[in-house]
Amino acid sequence: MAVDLLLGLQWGDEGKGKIVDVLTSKYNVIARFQGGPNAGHTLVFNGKKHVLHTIPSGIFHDDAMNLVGNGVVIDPVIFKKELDKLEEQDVDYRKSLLISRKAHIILPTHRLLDAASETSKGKAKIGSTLKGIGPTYMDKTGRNGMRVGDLELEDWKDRYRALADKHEAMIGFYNVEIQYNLAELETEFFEAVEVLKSLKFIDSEEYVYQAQKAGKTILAEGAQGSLLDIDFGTYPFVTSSNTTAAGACTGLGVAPNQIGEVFGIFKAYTTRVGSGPFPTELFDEDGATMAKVGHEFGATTGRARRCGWLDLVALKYACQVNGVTQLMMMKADVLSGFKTLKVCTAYKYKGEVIEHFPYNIEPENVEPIYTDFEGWSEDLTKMSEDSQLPKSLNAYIEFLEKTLETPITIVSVGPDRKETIFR
Ligand code: 2SA
Ligand code: MG
Repeated sequence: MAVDLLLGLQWGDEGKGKIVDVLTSKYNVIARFQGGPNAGHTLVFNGKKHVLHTIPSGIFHDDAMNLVGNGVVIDPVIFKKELDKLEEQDVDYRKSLLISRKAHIILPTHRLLDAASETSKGKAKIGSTLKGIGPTYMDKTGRNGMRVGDLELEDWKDRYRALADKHEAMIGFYNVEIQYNLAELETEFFEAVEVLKSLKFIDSEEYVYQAQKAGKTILAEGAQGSLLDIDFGTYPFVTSSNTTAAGACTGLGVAPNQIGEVFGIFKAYTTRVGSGPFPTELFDEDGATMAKVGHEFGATTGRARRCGWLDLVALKYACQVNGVTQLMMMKADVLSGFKTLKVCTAYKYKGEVIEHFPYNIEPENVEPIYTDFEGWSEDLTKMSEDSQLPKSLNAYIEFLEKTLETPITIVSVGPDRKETIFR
């Protein structure tokens, strides 16, 4: 069986968690392949909100196996907190959670290095979630990192010490004030590592291969979004992993010719949290309404998300680099009440009209060109079928499908599992 992918097509927070949750009953295995606790995947069911950071969004379904793949970076402390929350809700994760031995570990000093790096950048900071993501991937590609499998070695604490000491020296080089008590952070870390060690570590690429061979269905769950990809995103305002389709191959050990459907998730408008260019960003009442109605706050850090109109230039680019086969549009309900909707269909780039996503989208180079659409005022959350959707929303959907040359198969009309329209 081919492995299906589910990816965010914008700057993250498209609603991936909800869609994985909606689709889980169709899959035997849900696997995370990149990113770490910088992610915040929100699921709503039975009137309750659940936020996951590192654990795949299939964990609330009894029959799904959940795999944290080799491309993920794990902070044992945050992982333990996630497990504690699951325990409170009587989720029996021990039988349904597997961790790749090749996943890398976020050390407390990685988080400190993240803070030192961001502080040293001043106004030019990335707007990192400060979870240690960048420094951990730097150690991975620099060939210095610590992996989950290392925790099974007798001398893992010596290896830890050597790496942490090096990090402490590096923090000094940044020459910025960072307050910390490493002894305290380490006590918490070592406790959490023991909990992590009680879980099942596996050679995950072999597991994925055998699962495929046995005919099991696998869904790879992306984190962050395509425009935060280390190669294709708005560099340097990106995260440190490949958030696009290719990342699932390297982050799980799946061959490119074994990829099946590529589900691309996007919001009916655009949001971005953290720094970096955002051509369609709104600084007016419309942007404030989207933020308020859409509850646009970071699921991990609580930071206010910047809001703006849908950017089709960027979305088309994301469809292209990912090979999206099906689109899923989220939060259409948030746009109810806007008289006119704007969609960016081209950029004025250095004075020229272009329709592709260029090297640099800084505001001094890019000005969005908009097409107007009639809005709708109906409360979509009460609708359960395609035929009930307002005419103007259907026109919006059809225009997007035509421009993106891809069908929109799900329209989400509310945060709950049930508020989902299949087309
Ligand atoms: P990092 O933490 O070093 O990888 O941050 C680098 C950039 O990537 C952005 N980033 C995100 N953007 C949207 N959502 C993310 N997850 C959380 C959420 C974020 C939160 O679901 O809301 O709670 O603030 C996420 N993770 C990383 C980040 O803002 C930087 O621009
Ligand atoms: Mg999120």
